[in-house]
Amino acid sequence: MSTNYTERAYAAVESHKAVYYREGDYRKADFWDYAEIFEIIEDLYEVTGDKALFAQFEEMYRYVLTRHTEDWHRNPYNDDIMWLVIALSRAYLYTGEKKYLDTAAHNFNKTYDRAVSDELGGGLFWRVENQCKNTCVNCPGAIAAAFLAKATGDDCYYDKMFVCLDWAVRMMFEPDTGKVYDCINLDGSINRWSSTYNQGTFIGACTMYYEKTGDTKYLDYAGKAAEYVKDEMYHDGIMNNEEPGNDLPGFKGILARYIRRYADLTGKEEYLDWLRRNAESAWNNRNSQGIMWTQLGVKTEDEKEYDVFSMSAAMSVVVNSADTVIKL
Ligand code: 7K2
Repeated sequence: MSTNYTERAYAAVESHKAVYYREGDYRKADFWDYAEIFEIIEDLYEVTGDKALFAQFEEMYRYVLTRHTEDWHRNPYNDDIMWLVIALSRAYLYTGEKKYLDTAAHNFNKTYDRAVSDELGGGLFWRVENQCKNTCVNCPGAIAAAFLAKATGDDCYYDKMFVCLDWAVRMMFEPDTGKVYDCINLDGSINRWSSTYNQGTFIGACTMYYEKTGDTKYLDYAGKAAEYVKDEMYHDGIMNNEEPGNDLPGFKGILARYIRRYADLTGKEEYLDWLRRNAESAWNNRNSQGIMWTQLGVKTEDEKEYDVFSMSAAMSVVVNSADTVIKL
């Protein structure tokens, strides 16, 4: 029996909405959780081309303004702002709604300016205290810049993209293995932990830089990072971890988006196949409300209270294993 991946993508998003969503508000979703859930609704648009989703984009945009205003710089996390810039830049690219772009560009520029410096090899600091430079701000920063370049036609964003990406390649990437490190501290010590979201945004940033420049080096970097996460971190199997804490449970949703982009571009079926096996496992483990927890190989319970972000990662895996009809 063949699976209708697109129907499944709709169903996953609808079930998650039924439990958590009301008029722009994803219950208790914090700043970056909200941005990443926004992106999954955008991913659903990419796999369906369904313009009815624009109404939700608008509702979510209004909610962002009500909750955070148009200027997000009270938030000390530079990475948080970059995630939401990505979501709004994408919303503009699909809808042509100029106010999304204006808000995104304003917040990108202000964040880039406050975060960039020559210390620790260049790139962006993670937070306003300027204590460390992290993959989780530089790769999303590179992706945000790439979308803004597409949206505005202004190549100065590609220069900024290069600053962020080049830093990540030089400072955080092991070319032989494809491993992407987490961060470097002011004393020069490096946290060599690898995570799905950092592997994912590194893959995404390299893929997008290749799309712009045609420089195959970057496609090779993306390929190495993809191989590392699929084969080394998960042995080509089910992603069944990342359950503890507030942030970790959402990470693999970010990976799914960029693995899909890489697989779409290169036609490497083994990555789509891996995503689909993960989506299948998550789907078969959904609870009676149709929602799925971040441990893709574990049954989602009916009685347990799960939070909105830890239920978003599997939804992204399901959405991003459908074929895309819109490509940005
Ligand atoms: O130390 C950073 C990062 O380098 C590391 O990968 C993760 C692991 O923890 C923090 S980043 C997590 C943040 C994501 N942005 C929003 C913040 O509220 C959150 O702390 O978990």
